[in-house]
Amino acid sequence: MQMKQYLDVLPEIQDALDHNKPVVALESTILSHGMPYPENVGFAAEVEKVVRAEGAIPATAALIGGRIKVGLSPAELETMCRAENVGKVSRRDMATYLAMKRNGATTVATTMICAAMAGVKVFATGGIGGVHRGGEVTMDISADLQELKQTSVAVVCAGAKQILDIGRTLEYLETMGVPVLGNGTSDFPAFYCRKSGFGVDYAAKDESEIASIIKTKWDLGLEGGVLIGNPIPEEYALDYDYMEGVINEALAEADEKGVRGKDITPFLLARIKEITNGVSFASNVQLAYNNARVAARIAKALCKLS
Ligand code: PSU
Ligand code: MN
Repeated sequence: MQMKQYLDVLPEIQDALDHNKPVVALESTILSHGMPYPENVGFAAEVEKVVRAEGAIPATAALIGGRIKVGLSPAELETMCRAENVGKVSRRDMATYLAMKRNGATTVATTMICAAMAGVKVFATGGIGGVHRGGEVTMDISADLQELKQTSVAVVCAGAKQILDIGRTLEYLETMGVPVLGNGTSDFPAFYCRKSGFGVDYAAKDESEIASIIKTKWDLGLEGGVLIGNPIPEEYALDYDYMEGVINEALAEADEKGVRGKDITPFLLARIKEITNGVSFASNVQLAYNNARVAARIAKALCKLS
């Protein structure tokens, strides 16, 4: 296939894929545009360790020098963390960045595309993009949702941040035919908080149930993703009403400053970290480790089923 000419998969990852061993994709936008430097360097190394500790191989995706990278060297991870001249790349940006050889961090949508190209089935992120508050007027709906409709990768997330309209995000996923599973929960999580007040389609009891639903979907020829909501560990969860106040403050500032489009999410993430004095950042890091752990277990269970 033509696309392979753009793709570099690290040998360790290719070997695992060739031998039906578990691999977990990780995104780079969370590094370049979701976390500050140099804290993101420690996170990037640790999240890969968490995947390995579960017996899976980590595959962080990025666009570097005109190549699609699945699996990054420590130097390439550092490049993504420094984020100098590193753009935020969603589906619409991929061709431009590759042809112009610009460095780009992959969002959930793009990481799914890269993972699918390489043959990686499971991906761990922090939170997905979704329908923004007021999205029924602005039409600001993350391309992550369309990607979940069409690209066959299972995405483990801690739900969606309250910066989004979680109810409309779930409605959109329903329309697109994307199964939303809870990992041990019947409530779709709200990132920093274990519950959003909106239900999932099915509360799975564990990772092996999740793997069997994923396998069945794809066996049926129902292309597209599966979204797994994995709540933040209790000890790191923040109070819903407190976060609502923080987020409203950040949203008001974004509005005042006229921040729009692809810049909104990174702006809000940075402001939330500042307003909460870094408390939210510690939670963010921990929920991402937790997602990596669960994704590795799902990847292992899927390998056993195939
Ligand atoms: N939500 C978070 N942290 C993130 C993102 C979203 O809590 O880092 C990133 C992810 O890469 C996601 C992207 O795919 O933002 C969505 O951006 P947009 O809303 O512009 O589609
Ligand atoms: Mn948007």
